Amino acid sequence: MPEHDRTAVPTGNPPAAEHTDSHRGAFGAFGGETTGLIERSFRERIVIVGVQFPGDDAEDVERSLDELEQLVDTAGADVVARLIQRRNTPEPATYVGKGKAEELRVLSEHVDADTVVFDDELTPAQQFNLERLLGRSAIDRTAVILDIFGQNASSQEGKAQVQLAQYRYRLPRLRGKGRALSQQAGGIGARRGPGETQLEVDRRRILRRMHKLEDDLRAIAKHRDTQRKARRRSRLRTIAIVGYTNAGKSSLLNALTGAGVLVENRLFATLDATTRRAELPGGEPVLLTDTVGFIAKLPHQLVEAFKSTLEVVTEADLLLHVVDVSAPDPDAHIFAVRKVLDENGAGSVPELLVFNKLDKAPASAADLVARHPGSIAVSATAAIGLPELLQRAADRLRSQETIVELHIPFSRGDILAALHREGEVLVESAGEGAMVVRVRLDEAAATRFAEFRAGRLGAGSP
Ligand SMILES: Nc1nc2c(ncn2[C@@H]2O[C@H](COP(=O)(O)OP(=O)(O)OP(=O)(O)O)[C@@H](O)[C@H]2O)c(=O)[nH]1
Ligand SMILES: [Mg+2]
Repeated sequence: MPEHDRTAVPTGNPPAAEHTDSHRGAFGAFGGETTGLIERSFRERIVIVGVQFPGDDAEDVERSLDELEQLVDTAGADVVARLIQRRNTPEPATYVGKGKAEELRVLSEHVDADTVVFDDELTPAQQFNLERLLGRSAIDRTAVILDIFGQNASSQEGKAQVQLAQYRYRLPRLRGKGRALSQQAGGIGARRGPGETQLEVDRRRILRRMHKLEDDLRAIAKHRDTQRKARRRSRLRTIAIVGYTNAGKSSLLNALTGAGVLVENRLFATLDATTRRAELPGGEPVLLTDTVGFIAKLPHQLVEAFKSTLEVVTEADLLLHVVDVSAPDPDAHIFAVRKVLDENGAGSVPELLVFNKLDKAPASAADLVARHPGSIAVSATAAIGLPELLQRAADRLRSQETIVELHIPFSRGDILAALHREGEVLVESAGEGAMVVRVRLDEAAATRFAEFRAGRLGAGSP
Protein backbone atom coordinates (compact mmCIF):
# COMPACT_ATOMS: atom_id res chain seq x y z
CA MET A 1 0.00 0.00 0.00
CA PRO A 2 1.46 3.37 -0.94
CA GLU A 3 2.19 5.67 1.92
CA HIS A 4 1.72 9.31 1.08
CA ASP A 5 4.10 10.79 3.50
CA ARG A 6 3.94 14.38 4.38
CA THR A 7 7.06 16.22 5.35
CA ALA A 8 7.74 16.49 9.02
CA VAL A 9 7.70 20.05 10.24
CA PRO A 10 9.69 20.81 13.34
CA THR A 11 7.77 23.58 15.04
CA GLY A 12 9.97 24.20 18.03
CA ASN A 13 13.26 25.79 18.93
CA PRO A 14 16.56 23.96 18.49
CA PRO A 15 17.14 21.44 21.26
CA ALA A 16 18.61 22.72 24.47
CA ALA A 17 21.84 21.11 25.58
CA GLU A 18 20.65 20.06 29.04
CA HIS A 19 17.99 17.84 27.55
CA THR A 20 20.29 15.43 25.81
CA ASP A 21 19.93 12.62 28.31
CA SER A 22 16.44 13.42 29.45
CA HIS A 23 14.50 10.67 27.66
CA ARG A 24 13.07 9.39 30.84
CA GLY A 25 9.51 9.00 29.78
CA ALA A 26 8.01 10.30 32.97
CA PHE A 27 5.25 11.89 30.93
CA GLY A 28 2.30 9.61 30.56
CA ALA A 29 3.69 7.13 33.03
CA PHE A 30 1.48 8.54 35.81
CA GLY A 31 4.39 9.12 38.13
CA GLY A 32 4.19 7.30 41.40
CA GLU A 33 1.67 4.54 41.77
CA THR A 34 0.18 6.04 44.86
CA THR A 35 -0.77 9.51 43.66
CA GLY A 36 -1.29 9.10 39.94
CA LEU A 37 0.25 12.53 39.51
CA ILE A 38 3.27 13.32 37.47
CA GLU A 39 6.19 15.14 38.94
CA ARG A 40 8.03 16.97 36.23
CA SER A 41 11.25 18.75 36.82
CA PHE A 42 11.26 20.16 33.27
CA ARG A 43 8.93 20.58 30.32
CA GLU A 44 9.30 17.57 28.09
CA ARG A 45 9.78 18.00 24.37
CA ILE A 46 7.08 16.20 22.46
CA VAL A 47 6.55 15.05 18.87
CA ILE A 48 2.90 14.47 17.98
CA VAL A 49 1.74 12.03 15.32
CA GLY A 50 -1.56 11.74 13.47
CA VAL A 51 -2.77 9.32 10.83
CA GLN A 52 -5.20 10.23 8.08
CA PHE A 53 -7.31 7.26 7.08
CA PRO A 54 -9.40 7.11 3.90
CA GLY A 55 -12.51 9.22 4.46
CA ASP A 56 -10.76 11.46 6.97
CA ASP A 57 -10.63 15.11 6.05
CA ALA A 58 -7.02 16.42 6.01
CA GLU A 59 -8.22 19.52 7.81
CA ASP A 60 -9.88 17.45 10.55
CA VAL A 61 -6.66 15.55 11.15
CA GLU A 62 -4.76 18.83 11.49
CA ARG A 63 -7.44 20.19 13.83
CA SER A 64 -7.29 17.09 15.96
CA LEU A 65 -3.51 17.53 16.17
CA ASP A 66 -4.01 21.20 17.11
CA GLU A 67 -6.21 19.98 19.94
CA LEU A 68 -3.65 17.35 20.93
CA GLU A 69 -1.03 20.11 21.02
CA GLN A 70 -3.29 22.05 23.38
CA LEU A 71 -3.73 18.96 25.52
CA VAL A 72 0.03 18.42 25.70
CA ASP A 73 0.52 22.05 26.65
CA THR A 74 -2.15 21.79 29.35
CA ALA A 75 -0.39 18.69 30.65
CA GLY A 76 2.80 20.74 30.99
CA ALA A 77 4.93 19.77 28.00
CA ASP A 78 5.90 21.37 24.68
CA VAL A 79 5.17 20.12 21.19
CA VAL A 80 8.29 20.59 19.08
CA ALA A 81 7.25 18.77 15.89
CA ARG A 82 4.30 17.06 14.27
CA LEU A 83 4.03 14.29 11.74
CA ILE A 84 1.09 13.08 9.67
CA GLN A 85 0.84 9.88 7.69
CA ARG A 86 -1.83 8.75 5.27
CA ARG A 87 -2.67 5.09 5.56
CA ASN A 88 -5.50 2.76 4.69
CA THR A 89 -5.40 0.92 8.00
CA PRO A 90 -3.23 1.08 11.11
CA GLU A 91 -0.15 -1.12 10.99
CA PRO A 92 -0.86 -3.78 13.62
CA ALA A 93 2.66 -3.79 15.04
CA THR A 94 3.55 -0.10 15.01
CA TYR A 95 0.37 1.84 14.17
CA VAL A 96 2.24 3.89 11.53
CA GLY A 97 4.14 2.12 8.76
CA LYS A 98 7.63 0.76 9.27
CA GLY A 99 9.20 3.45 7.07
CA LYS A 100 7.29 6.17 8.86
CA ALA A 101 8.36 4.81 12.21
CA GLU A 102 12.00 5.08 11.13
CA GLU A 103 11.37 8.64 9.90
CA LEU A 104 9.83 9.37 13.28
CA ARG A 105 12.91 8.02 15.05
CA VAL A 106 15.20 10.28 13.02
CA LEU A 107 12.95 13.29 13.58
CA SER A 108 12.71 12.63 17.32
CA GLU A 109 16.46 12.47 17.53
CA HIS A 110 16.82 15.64 15.49
CA VAL A 111 14.48 17.68 17.67
CA ASP A 112 15.65 15.88 20.81
CA ALA A 113 12.18 14.76 21.77
CA ASP A 114 11.57 13.04 25.08
CA THR A 115 8.27 11.49 24.15
CA VAL A 116 6.19 10.80 21.05
CA VAL A 117 2.43 11.20 21.41
CA PHE A 118 0.01 9.53 18.98
CA ASP A 119 -3.39 11.08 18.39
CA ASP A 120 -5.22 7.74 18.57
CA GLU A 121 -5.13 5.04 21.17
CA LEU A 122 -2.25 2.62 20.70
CA THR A 123 -2.59 -1.03 21.58
CA PRO A 124 -0.26 -2.18 24.34
CA ALA A 125 1.78 -4.09 21.72
CA GLN A 126 2.07 -1.08 19.44
CA GLN A 127 3.20 1.05 22.33
CA PHE A 128 5.82 -1.50 23.33
CA ASN A 129 7.15 -1.92 19.78
CA LEU A 130 7.25 1.82 19.15
CA GLU A 131 9.18 2.52 22.32
CA ARG A 132 11.77 -0.05 21.34
CA LEU A 133 12.00 1.35 17.83
CA LEU A 134 12.07 5.00 18.84
CA GLY A 135 14.22 4.65 21.91
CA ARG A 136 11.88 6.91 23.91
CA SER A 137 8.40 6.81 25.40
CA ALA A 138 5.53 6.43 23.00
CA ILE A 139 2.13 7.30 24.43
CA ASP A 140 -1.29 8.24 23.09
CA ARG A 141 -3.93 10.94 23.46
CA THR A 142 -5.69 8.90 26.11
CA ALA A 143 -2.60 8.95 28.34
CA VAL A 144 -2.33 12.72 27.98
CA ILE A 145 -5.98 13.24 28.92
CA LEU A 146 -5.63 10.89 31.88
CA ASP A 147 -2.55 12.84 32.89
CA ILE A 148 -4.40 16.18 32.84
CA PHE A 149 -7.28 14.71 34.82
CA GLY A 150 -4.72 13.41 37.31
CA GLN A 151 -3.28 16.88 37.74
CA ASN A 152 -6.66 18.58 38.05
CA ALA A 153 -8.42 16.16 40.38
CA SER A 154 -8.93 17.77 43.77
CA SER A 155 -11.86 16.14 45.53
CA GLN A 156 -11.62 12.72 47.10
CA GLU A 157 -14.05 11.35 44.54
CA GLY A 158 -12.33 12.99 41.57
CA LYS A 159 -8.97 11.61 42.62
CA ALA A 160 -10.34 8.11 43.08
CA GLN A 161 -12.10 8.23 39.70
CA VAL A 162 -9.00 9.38 37.89
CA GLN A 163 -6.78 6.82 39.61
CA LEU A 164 -9.19 4.09 38.70
CA ALA A 165 -9.19 5.22 35.06
CA GLN A 166 -5.40 5.33 35.06
CA TYR A 167 -5.13 1.83 36.45
CA ARG A 168 -7.61 0.57 33.87
CA TYR A 169 -5.41 2.06 31.21
CA ARG A 170 -2.22 0.69 32.71
CA LEU A 171 -3.28 -2.84 33.52
CA PRO A 172 -3.16 -4.24 29.98
CA ARG A 173 0.04 -2.30 29.37
CA LEU A 174 1.98 -3.81 32.25
CA ARG A 175 4.92 -5.73 31.04
CA GLY A 176 7.80 -7.43 32.75
CA LYS A 177 9.85 -4.28 32.87
CA GLY A 178 12.49 -6.51 34.26
CA ARG A 179 14.94 -6.62 36.98
CA ALA A 180 14.48 -3.36 38.73
CA LEU A 181 10.92 -4.29 39.53
CA SER A 182 11.53 -7.91 40.43
CA GLN A 183 14.11 -6.91 42.99
CA GLN A 184 11.53 -4.76 44.68
CA ALA A 185 9.39 -7.82 44.98
CA GLY A 186 11.12 -8.63 48.24
CA GLY A 187 9.29 -5.70 49.83
CA ILE A 188 6.36 -5.91 52.16
CA GLY A 189 3.05 -6.67 50.51
CA ALA A 190 4.59 -7.56 47.19
CA ARG A 191 5.75 -11.03 48.01
CA ARG A 192 5.77 -13.39 45.16
CA GLY A 193 3.89 -16.63 45.39
CA PRO A 194 5.54 -19.83 44.25
CA GLY A 195 6.00 -19.77 40.49
CA GLU A 196 4.58 -16.27 40.21
CA THR A 197 6.31 -13.87 37.89
CA GLN A 198 6.94 -10.27 38.77
CA LEU A 199 4.37 -9.31 36.16
CA GLU A 200 1.73 -11.34 37.96
CA VAL A 201 2.68 -9.74 41.26
CA ASP A 202 2.34 -6.27 39.75
CA ARG A 203 -0.94 -7.14 38.11
CA ARG A 204 -2.33 -8.53 41.33
CA ARG A 205 -1.28 -5.42 43.23
CA ILE A 206 -2.96 -3.12 40.73
CA LEU A 207 -6.11 -5.21 40.71
CA ARG A 208 -6.26 -4.98 44.48
CA ARG A 209 -5.95 -1.21 44.33
CA MET A 210 -8.63 -1.02 41.67
CA HIS A 211 -11.02 -3.02 43.84
CA LYS A 212 -10.31 -0.73 46.75
CA LEU A 213 -10.96 2.35 44.61
CA GLU A 214 -14.18 0.84 43.31
CA ASP A 215 -15.31 0.22 46.88
CA ASP A 216 -14.45 3.78 47.89
CA LEU A 217 -16.31 5.18 44.90
CA ARG A 218 -19.36 3.08 45.67
CA ALA A 219 -19.42 4.46 49.19
CA ILE A 220 -19.17 8.04 47.90
CA ALA A 221 -21.88 7.39 45.32
CA LYS A 222 -24.17 6.02 48.01
CA HIS A 223 -23.75 9.16 50.04
CA ARG A 224 -24.54 11.27 47.00
CA ASP A 225 -27.56 9.12 46.31
CA THR A 226 -28.95 10.10 49.68
CA GLN A 227 -28.41 13.76 48.88
CA ARG A 228 -30.03 13.29 45.51
CA LYS A 229 -33.10 11.69 47.02
CA ALA A 230 -33.41 14.62 49.39
CA ARG A 231 -33.15 16.92 46.43
CA ARG A 232 -35.83 15.04 44.58
CA ARG A 233 -38.11 15.33 47.58
CA SER A 234 -37.59 19.06 47.41
CA ARG A 235 -39.18 18.80 43.94
CA LEU A 236 -36.77 21.28 42.43
CA ARG A 237 -36.23 20.84 38.73
CA THR A 238 -32.61 20.26 37.78
CA ILE A 239 -30.68 21.67 34.86
CA ALA A 240 -27.25 20.25 33.97
CA ILE A 241 -24.73 22.38 32.11
CA VAL A 242 -22.84 20.15 29.68
CA GLY A 243 -20.50 20.73 26.77
CA TYR A 244 -17.06 20.47 25.24
CA THR A 245 -14.15 21.31 27.49
CA ASN A 246 -13.39 25.05 27.68
CA ALA A 247 -16.79 25.99 26.18
CA GLY A 248 -17.57 28.23 29.16
CA LYS A 249 -19.76 25.96 31.31
CA SER A 250 -18.32 27.13 34.62
CA SER A 251 -18.45 30.74 33.43
CA LEU A 252 -22.13 30.28 32.67
CA LEU A 253 -22.88 28.78 36.08
CA ASN A 254 -21.06 31.71 37.66
CA ALA A 255 -22.91 34.24 35.54
CA LEU A 256 -26.30 32.73 36.32
CA THR A 257 -25.79 32.03 40.02
CA GLY A 258 -22.65 33.82 41.23
CA ALA A 259 -21.29 30.42 42.17
CA GLY A 260 -17.62 31.42 42.10
CA VAL A 261 -16.52 28.22 40.37
CA LEU A 262 -12.98 28.10 38.99
CA VAL A 263 -12.80 29.37 35.42
CA GLU A 264 -9.65 28.87 33.41
CA ASN A 265 -8.57 29.02 29.81
CA ARG A 266 -7.39 25.49 30.22
CA LEU A 267 -8.79 22.10 29.29
CA PHE A 268 -10.62 20.14 31.96
CA ALA A 269 -10.49 22.86 34.60
CA THR A 270 -13.64 21.36 36.12
CA LEU A 271 -13.82 17.74 37.20
CA ASP A 272 -16.29 17.89 40.06
CA ALA A 273 -19.91 18.76 39.65
CA THR A 274 -21.04 21.93 41.42
CA THR A 275 -24.72 22.56 42.03
CA ARG A 276 -26.28 25.95 42.77
CA ARG A 277 -29.79 27.26 43.10
CA ALA A 278 -31.06 29.76 40.59
CA GLU A 279 -34.40 31.42 39.95
CA LEU A 280 -36.20 31.25 36.66
CA PRO A 281 -38.23 34.23 35.48
CA GLY A 282 -41.48 33.93 37.40
CA GLY A 283 -39.58 32.97 40.53
CA GLU A 284 -39.47 29.21 40.16
CA PRO A 285 -36.27 27.92 41.79
CA VAL A 286 -34.16 25.37 39.90
CA LEU A 287 -30.89 23.58 40.56
CA LEU A 288 -28.10 24.24 38.09
CA THR A 289 -25.16 21.85 37.94
CA ASP A 290 -21.82 22.47 36.24
CA THR A 291 -20.16 19.29 34.99
CA VAL A 292 -16.92 17.89 33.64
CA GLY A 293 -16.19 18.82 30.01
CA PHE A 294 -16.12 16.35 27.14
CA ILE A 295 -13.69 16.05 24.26
CA ALA A 296 -13.39 14.12 20.99
CA LYS A 297 -11.92 10.64 21.58
CA LEU A 298 -12.69 10.85 25.29
CA PRO A 299 -10.99 7.85 26.94
CA HIS A 300 -13.54 5.16 27.69
CA GLN A 301 -11.71 4.42 30.94
CA LEU A 302 -12.60 7.93 32.11
CA VAL A 303 -16.21 7.72 31.03
CA GLU A 304 -16.46 4.45 32.89
CA ALA A 305 -14.88 5.87 36.05
CA PHE A 306 -16.99 9.07 35.95
CA LYS A 307 -20.24 7.20 35.52
CA SER A 308 -21.61 8.13 38.93
CA THR A 309 -20.74 11.80 38.41
CA LEU A 310 -22.53 11.71 35.09
CA GLU A 311 -25.74 10.51 36.72
CA VAL A 312 -26.47 14.13 37.46
CA VAL A 313 -26.72 14.56 33.69
CA THR A 314 -28.89 11.53 32.97
CA GLU A 315 -31.33 12.56 35.69
CA ALA A 316 -31.56 16.22 34.76
CA ASP A 317 -34.83 17.69 33.50
CA LEU A 318 -32.98 19.78 30.95
CA LEU A 319 -29.46 20.06 29.57
CA LEU A 320 -27.89 23.38 28.70
CA HIS A 321 -25.45 22.25 26.03
CA VAL A 322 -22.82 25.01 25.94
CA VAL A 323 -20.88 25.46 22.70
CA ASP A 324 -17.90 27.77 22.09
CA VAL A 325 -18.77 29.62 18.87
CA SER A 326 -15.15 30.75 18.50
CA ALA A 327 -13.88 27.15 18.25
CA PRO A 328 -12.53 26.09 14.84
CA ASP A 329 -15.40 23.63 14.26
CA PRO A 330 -18.27 24.05 16.75
CA ASP A 331 -20.41 21.45 14.96
CA ALA A 332 -17.75 18.80 15.55
CA HIS A 333 -17.84 19.71 19.24
CA ILE A 334 -21.63 19.38 19.35
CA PHE A 335 -21.33 16.00 17.70
CA ALA A 336 -18.64 14.78 20.13
CA VAL A 337 -20.67 15.89 23.17
CA ARG A 338 -23.88 14.27 21.95
CA LYS A 339 -21.97 11.06 21.32
CA VAL A 340 -20.76 10.90 24.93
CA LEU A 341 -24.25 11.79 26.17
CA ASP A 342 -25.77 9.02 24.07
CA GLU A 343 -23.26 6.49 25.29
CA ASN A 344 -24.13 7.39 28.86
CA GLY A 345 -27.87 7.06 28.59
CA ALA A 346 -28.45 10.82 28.54
CA GLY A 347 -29.36 10.94 24.87
CA SER A 348 -33.04 11.45 25.60
CA VAL A 349 -32.72 14.25 28.15
CA PRO A 350 -34.13 17.45 26.56
CA GLU A 351 -31.34 19.71 25.39
CA LEU A 352 -31.12 23.44 24.85
CA LEU A 353 -28.16 24.47 22.70
CA VAL A 354 -26.42 27.53 24.13
CA PHE A 355 -23.96 29.19 21.77
CA ASN A 356 -21.50 30.92 24.07
CA LYS A 357 -18.74 33.49 23.52
CA LEU A 358 -21.02 35.51 21.27
CA ASP A 359 -18.82 38.53 22.03
CA LYS A 360 -15.81 36.78 20.53
CA ALA A 361 -17.27 35.51 17.25
CA PRO A 362 -20.66 37.12 16.53
CA ALA A 363 -20.82 35.98 12.89
CA SER A 364 -20.21 32.37 13.81
CA ALA A 365 -22.84 32.64 16.58
CA ALA A 366 -25.44 34.01 14.15
CA ASP A 367 -24.70 31.25 11.66
CA LEU A 368 -24.99 28.52 14.29
CA VAL A 369 -28.25 29.86 15.73
CA ALA A 370 -29.70 30.01 12.22
CA ARG A 371 -28.76 26.40 11.56
CA HIS A 372 -29.91 25.02 14.94
CA PRO A 373 -33.59 25.84 15.53
CA GLY A 374 -34.48 26.54 19.15
CA SER A 375 -30.93 27.45 20.12
CA ILE A 376 -29.78 30.70 21.68
CA ALA A 377 -26.57 32.76 21.57
CA VAL A 378 -25.11 34.26 24.75
CA SER A 379 -21.93 35.48 26.30
CA ALA A 380 -21.33 34.27 29.84
CA THR A 381 -18.51 36.69 30.53
CA ALA A 382 -19.93 39.75 28.70
CA ALA A 383 -23.37 38.99 30.18
CA ILE A 384 -25.25 38.99 26.88
CA GLY A 385 -28.49 37.06 26.44
CA LEU A 386 -28.62 35.63 29.96
CA PRO A 387 -32.19 36.68 30.91
CA GLU A 388 -33.36 35.34 27.54
CA LEU A 389 -31.55 32.07 28.25
CA LEU A 390 -33.32 31.67 31.60
CA GLN A 391 -36.66 32.45 29.96
CA ARG A 392 -36.01 29.87 27.27
CA ALA A 393 -35.02 27.28 29.88
CA ALA A 394 -38.18 28.02 31.88
CA ASP A 395 -40.32 27.62 28.76
CA ARG A 396 -38.66 24.34 27.91
CA LEU A 397 -39.19 23.00 31.43
CA ARG A 398 -42.80 24.09 31.47
CA SER A 399 -43.52 22.48 28.12
CA GLN A 400 -42.50 19.14 29.61
CA GLU A 401 -45.30 19.39 32.14
CA THR A 402 -48.93 18.52 31.87
CA ILE A 403 -51.84 19.68 33.97
CA VAL A 404 -54.32 16.93 34.79
CA GLU A 405 -57.45 16.58 36.87
CA LEU A 406 -57.44 13.57 39.14
CA HIS A 407 -60.18 12.03 41.27
CA ILE A 408 -58.61 10.56 44.37
CA PRO A 409 -60.84 8.40 46.62
CA PHE A 410 -60.99 9.73 50.19
CA SER A 411 -59.46 6.46 51.33
CA ARG A 412 -56.29 7.16 49.33
CA GLY A 413 -54.56 9.70 51.49
CA ASP A 414 -51.27 8.15 50.35
CA ILE A 415 -51.90 9.15 46.73
CA LEU A 416 -52.87 12.65 47.74
CA ALA A 417 -49.64 12.96 49.70
CA ALA A 418 -47.63 11.61 46.74
CA LEU A 419 -49.22 14.22 44.46
CA HIS A 420 -48.17 17.02 46.75
CA ARG A 421 -44.68 15.61 46.82
CA GLU A 422 -44.22 15.00 43.14
CA GLY A 423 -46.35 17.61 41.51
CA GLU A 424 -47.69 21.08 42.02
CA VAL A 425 -51.25 20.93 43.26
CA LEU A 426 -53.18 23.86 41.79
CA VAL A 427 -56.73 23.22 42.99
CA GLU A 428 -58.05 20.71 45.50
CA SER A 429 -61.72 20.28 46.38
CA ALA A 430 -63.99 17.62 47.82
CA GLY A 431 -66.20 15.97 45.23
CA GLU A 432 -68.49 12.96 45.38
CA GLY A 433 -66.64 10.23 47.23
CA ALA A 434 -63.33 11.64 46.07
CA MET A 435 -61.04 14.60 46.18
CA VAL A 436 -60.85 16.44 42.87
CA VAL A 437 -57.31 17.61 42.34
CA ARG A 438 -55.94 19.70 39.53
CA VAL A 439 -52.20 19.16 39.49
CA ARG A 440 -49.16 20.01 37.38
CA LEU A 441 -47.06 16.89 36.79
CA ASP A 442 -44.16 15.93 34.60
CA GLU A 443 -44.84 13.31 31.99
CA ALA A 444 -43.55 10.37 33.97
CA ALA A 445 -45.68 11.22 37.00
CA ALA A 446 -48.72 11.94 34.82
CA THR A 447 -48.45 8.40 33.47
CA ARG A 448 -48.01 6.95 36.93
CA PHE A 449 -51.22 8.55 38.23
CA ALA A 450 -53.17 7.94 35.02
CA GLU A 451 -55.68 5.56 36.67
CA PHE A 452 -57.08 8.49 38.69
CA ARG A 453 -57.40 10.71 35.70
CA ALA A 454 -60.73 12.36 34.94
CA GLY A 455 -59.66 14.38 31.99
CA ARG A 456 -56.52 15.69 30.43
CA LEU A 457 -56.44 19.44 30.10
CA GLY A 458 -53.33 19.71 27.97
CA ALA A 459 -49.98 21.30 28.56
CA GLY A 460 -49.62 24.77 29.94
CA SER A 461 -53.25 25.70 30.56
CA PRO A 462 -53.97 26.31 34.26
N1 LIG B 1 -14.77 35.90 25.25
C1 LIG B 1 -15.43 35.06 26.05
N2 LIG B 1 -14.75 34.17 26.79
C2 LIG B 1 -15.45 33.33 27.58
C3 LIG B 1 -16.88 33.35 27.64
N3 LIG B 1 -17.28 32.38 28.50
C4 LIG B 1 -16.15 31.78 28.94
N4 LIG B 1 -15.04 32.36 28.41
C5 LIG B 1 -13.63 31.96 28.65
O1 LIG B 1 -13.42 30.64 28.21
C6 LIG B 1 -12.47 29.98 29.06
C7 LIG B 1 -13.07 28.69 29.59
O2 LIG B 1 -14.13 28.99 30.47
P1 LIG B 1 -14.67 27.96 31.56
O3 LIG B 1 -15.91 28.54 32.12
O4 LIG B 1 -13.59 27.55 32.49
O5 LIG B 1 -15.01 26.74 30.59
P2 LIG B 1 -15.53 25.29 31.00
O6 LIG B 1 -16.48 24.87 29.93
O7 LIG B 1 -16.03 25.27 32.39
O8 LIG B 1 -14.17 24.46 30.84
P3 LIG B 1 -13.71 23.06 31.56
O9 LIG B 1 -14.21 23.04 32.95
O10 LIG B 1 -12.23 23.16 31.47
O11 LIG B 1 -14.25 21.97 30.69
C8 LIG B 1 -12.12 30.98 30.15
O12 LIG B 1 -10.92 31.61 29.78
C9 LIG B 1 -13.30 31.95 30.13
O13 LIG B 1 -12.95 33.23 30.58
C10 LIG B 1 -17.57 34.32 26.84
O14 LIG B 1 -18.80 34.44 26.84
N5 LIG B 1 -16.79 35.13 26.08
MG1 LIG C 1 -15.40 24.24 33.97
